Amino acid sequence: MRNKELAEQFYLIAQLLSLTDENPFKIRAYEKSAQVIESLPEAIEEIAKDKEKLASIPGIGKSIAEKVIEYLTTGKIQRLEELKKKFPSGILELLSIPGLGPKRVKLLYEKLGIKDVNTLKEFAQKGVLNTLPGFGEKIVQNILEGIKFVSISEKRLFLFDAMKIVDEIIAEFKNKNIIQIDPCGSLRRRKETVGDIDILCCTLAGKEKSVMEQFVNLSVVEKVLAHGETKSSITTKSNVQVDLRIIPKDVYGAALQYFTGSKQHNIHLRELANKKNLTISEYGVFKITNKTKPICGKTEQEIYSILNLDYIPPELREDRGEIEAAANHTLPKLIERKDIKGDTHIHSNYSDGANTIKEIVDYAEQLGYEWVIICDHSQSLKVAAGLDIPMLYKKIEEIKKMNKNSKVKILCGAEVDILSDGRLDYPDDVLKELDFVIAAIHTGFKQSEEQITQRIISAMENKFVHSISHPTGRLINKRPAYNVNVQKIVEYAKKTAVMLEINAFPERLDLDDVYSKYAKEHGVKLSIGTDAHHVSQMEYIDQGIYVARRGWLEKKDVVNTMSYAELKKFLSLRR
Ligand code: DGT
Ligand code: CA
Ligand code: CA
Repeated sequence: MRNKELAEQFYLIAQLLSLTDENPFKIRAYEKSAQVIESLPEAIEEIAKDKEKLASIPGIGKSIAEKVIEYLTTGKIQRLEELKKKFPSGILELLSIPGLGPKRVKLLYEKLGIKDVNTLKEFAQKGVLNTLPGFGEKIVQNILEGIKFVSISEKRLFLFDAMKIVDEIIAEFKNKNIIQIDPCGSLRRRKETVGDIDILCCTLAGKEKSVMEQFVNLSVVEKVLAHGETKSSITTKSNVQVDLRIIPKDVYGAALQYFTGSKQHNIHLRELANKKNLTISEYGVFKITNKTKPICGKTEQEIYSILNLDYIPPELREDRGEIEAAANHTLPKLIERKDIKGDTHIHSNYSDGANTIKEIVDYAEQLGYEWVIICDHSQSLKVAAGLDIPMLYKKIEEIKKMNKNSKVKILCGAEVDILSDGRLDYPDDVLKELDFVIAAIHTGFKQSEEQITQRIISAMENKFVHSISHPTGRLINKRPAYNVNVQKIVEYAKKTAVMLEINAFPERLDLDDVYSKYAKEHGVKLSIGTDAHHVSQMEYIDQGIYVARRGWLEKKDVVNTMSYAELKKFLSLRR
């Protein structure tokens, strides 16, 4: 699959174009095509064999299709090569700094010749930046903080991307010599980002060597870092480290437990074992008095049970109280994929989504849903083709008609902007016509904590609002959260019975696991929305479920588990 690689080319074009005077809609179109390509379920090189088919994919079109084919046949896109000639490569790094938009980057480059992060940092510290128009003390301070943020968030992979890599590796690698194979580490715990990928496997006796041989020769391998009998490490072409360990069958559970982590969970577990005169390692559980032969370790269950603990699902293993809960038999019964009956946040082609409502409904049926909520952007958000009021009424009418003979029920929603002054982007008499309203901040990120928090609170005080979308605004590896007091938001969410969203888009995951747990503990309900802009992105629901599970959420905590009738009733309570 070369989807990711191609998507990157188009993201790059969009980024570089943002430094020119190109029309913002055109830039957005490149970004959009990158998103679409990235989330296509089939391999782009296969689809591209039929140019018309490729061009007919919503969000792609003729001109992008030509560039896709150009890249697949020549390895280059002329348009991108021209842009690269115009701007040095370090500039892209500058663009990734939160608080530094294209306009400022361009100014830094043209006026001071700054083309990489180190020079920028040096100039900022020396007080040179202040000489530029529009670079006040506060801005320079923000830039320095942004640089720090970029350097700590470097290199950790989105869970979604890491899982795709693992799936590809396992699909290619699985063979009759391998009895069992499991990704472990942070990936198995479904942590939002993954540092490196750890895989364990168990082979038929005598096949260890050939299995290792095959691993270091997989097609994803770029470099072999180590090639041993029981452990090898490689880096992939996308520069991710993958470790494979071969484990004997009779201690497989102990190794799986150990290498799943987290480190803090393991340390706590070992302390508990010591109190019972036991020790635990990746080779099994031993009596302190006899460390030669393990008393168990074949399965993970055995290890928890010998410590008198209920089995702890990997997502909870962060030492956030799960060991105590397992001892008291009070672990939550975590929400599962099969509990999900709908998605609360999908964009259609009424605004900046790629698909028609009908296509969304058909996809929802495949996912086994009872209902979907179509939320397009509101009128002020022009770059995302927000709907003006007449268009919104047209959408409401279309959905009414479609619902008459649709198996999957459609709710007409909107993702309504919370304007800079806290007003909502549609008046109440329009909001009341909608089945579901999520309110979100898309502008004024630089405001003070008090202002932003107050904006969200005023949105919650509007009785037509059901949920707050991506409540902190963070973009993983890209942009920290805006200044928002989440404790206060949770307090008001409880008071006003407004839900908070777990936005399942891989770079958002917002609320995150920790805040989701906090919200649940304070009696707030959560809605999981994929924020899909293309039907294939409706699959991001899994990412939202992982956050929910890591946040200790059960079926009853999440609105997506309601049947259509329950949901309608629940939503009407708010009004
Ligand atoms: P990552 O890769 O940064 O996303 O995080 P993990 O959790 O995958 O960590 P990694 O790859 O360094 O190690 C994999 C697992 O091995 C980890 O979750 C728990 C176990 N482990 C690693 N180092 C230690 C250690 O020093 N003590 C204990 N008890 N376990 C460790
Ligand atoms: Ca790892
Ligand atoms: Ca590792």
